Amino acid sequence: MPEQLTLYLYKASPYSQKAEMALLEANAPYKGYQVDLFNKPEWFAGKVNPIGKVPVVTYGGPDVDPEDPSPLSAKIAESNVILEFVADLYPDSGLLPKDPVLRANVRFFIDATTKHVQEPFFAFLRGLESYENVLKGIEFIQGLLDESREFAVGDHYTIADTCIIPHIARLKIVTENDIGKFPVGMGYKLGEELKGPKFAKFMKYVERMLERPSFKQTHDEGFVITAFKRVFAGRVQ
Ligand SMILES: N[C@@H](CCC(=O)N[C@@H](CS)C(=O)NCC(=O)O)C(=O)O
Repeated sequence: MPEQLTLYLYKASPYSQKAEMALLEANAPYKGYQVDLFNKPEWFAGKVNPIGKVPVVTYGGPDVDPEDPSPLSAKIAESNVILEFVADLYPDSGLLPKDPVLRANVRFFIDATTKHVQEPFFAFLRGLESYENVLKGIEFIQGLLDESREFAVGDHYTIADTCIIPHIARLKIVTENDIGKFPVGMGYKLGEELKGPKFAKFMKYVERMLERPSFKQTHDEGFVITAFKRVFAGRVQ
């Protein structure tokens, strides 16, 4: 029997979706527990993550009720750390390739996604940066993609693919619904730019990845829209 694994998550969180997608891609047995981030249970910071953020994986120890976590389990936070942890638990999943150069490429892609997609996207969403920075970041990532290959790195699905897609799915929602603290219409404008020939390679890659069962099974678009409207409702005019 594998050790117990519980994932504390929030469905609107791209970081949580990364962790859950990796578990599904590895065919890992796990228990998912949704933490209400607008009304966090008291035990969560005390017993799971002192900084109160999701995702967190508890691993090992007794198989307990997620609302009563055991001090005997390991607590693993930070989505990129969780991605590598799942890949380490399931080395035959191919989530991290065996070849050292490909492993380095996967880690570079993850680092690039954090710096060039995640950070400018959330700054745009908060009304702090222009959509041009989002496009610049996507251009950088597009430069890492190889048109002749299906995946971000090598010939197999890896945690590089897992890392980027939840952010892009939210970017799509923002551009289709114009949700964010940016000036009205900027979300739509960003969406139009992304439809142009300049980003065709990137968008084809995204379309393929959005078809992945691990994405579809973990994505609740309505839930994300409601949460994003709640968090990013105010606007800068
Ligand atoms: N760097 C962290 C970010 C995690 C994060 O920001 N989680 C948000 C949800 S998207 C959260 O739990 N926020 C609750 C809070 O800050 O109280 C990761 O990659 O896991």
